Amino acid sequence: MRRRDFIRTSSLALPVVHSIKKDDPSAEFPVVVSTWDFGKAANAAAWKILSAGGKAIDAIETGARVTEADQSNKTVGVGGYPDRDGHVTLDACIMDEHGNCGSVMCLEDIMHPISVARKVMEKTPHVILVGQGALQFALQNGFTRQNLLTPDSEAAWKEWLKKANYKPVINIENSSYQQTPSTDHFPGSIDNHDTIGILALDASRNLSGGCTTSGMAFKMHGRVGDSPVIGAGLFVDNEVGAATSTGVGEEVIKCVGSHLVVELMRQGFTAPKACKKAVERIAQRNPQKAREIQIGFLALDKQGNYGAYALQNGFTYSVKTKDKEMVVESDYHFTIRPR
Ligand code: SD4
Repeated sequence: MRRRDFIRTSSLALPVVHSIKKDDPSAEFPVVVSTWDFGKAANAAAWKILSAGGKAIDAIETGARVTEADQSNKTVGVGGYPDRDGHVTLDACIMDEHGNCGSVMCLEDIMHPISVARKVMEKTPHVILVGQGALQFALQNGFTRQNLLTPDSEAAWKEWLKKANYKPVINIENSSYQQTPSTDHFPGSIDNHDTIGILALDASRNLSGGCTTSGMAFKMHGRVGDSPVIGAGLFVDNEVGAATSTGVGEEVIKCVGSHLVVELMRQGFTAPKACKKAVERIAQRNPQKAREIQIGFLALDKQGNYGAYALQNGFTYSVKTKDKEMVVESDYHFTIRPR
């Protein structure tokens, strides 16, 4: 068999690549989706821009800033839990329809890392700035310094210090699991799942995305998860779709999760199926560990179809379109989480 014939034959076994129809009547856009139920407030802000014909990238930044400014949210922006040394260190990234992207990692004292990430994207020849360099860049670009450690988060950290049990457990939403010692490790661990990943398709049918977090509560100083890593916590391909993730970032980085989801959509999997496949890959590689952690993927395709999938139950995402404003419970891989 000649090579070309082999490729033609073998491609029959692959899922059909969906064509991107410009005037698909079933397409619903503009649309914005974001992780967790608090994504509703971020979506509402993003929607003001999208419904007025604005650009997805502006909607993303505006939406993410709402969550970053919300002090009651313990793992994004101001009020985020500090690392184990008491520093609130923030991670964020943003990506537009042209494949441009910007990221900041381990940024301190700046309330809106998503906006700094956008400035990195637009004003530098680079993609990533970290730590002191990111702070210096932010200050040079008009951002002001402020204390991000709220009394609530400081109290939680001091409580944690009493045992300082370093076992990064994350996303304990499953009610059958809430009584485990993991709440010992992270006082308030019920709140320890609040990274916002936000994806939008605008009226011009362009996609953008953003992801912002303070990461794992009481992490090692300098630890960075998946959220600001392009391809892991976020990926946007304007021909195909966009994806974002939440949960234990280390495991998402290992499979370059969001890029994987987008590539699965390119192969023809729907947004929810692509998320499911990526979660299954993580579960297959390390079944034992996968049972102990939470990871959720959220995806939006070029037609405006969206979907999600998680390792455990409890992952939710928020959706806003012209006719819909809702919080959806994601499907999940493990039906019974062992104790
Ligand atoms: C991280 N993925 O730093 C983030 C944390 C998170 O839900 O998403 N929590 O690993």
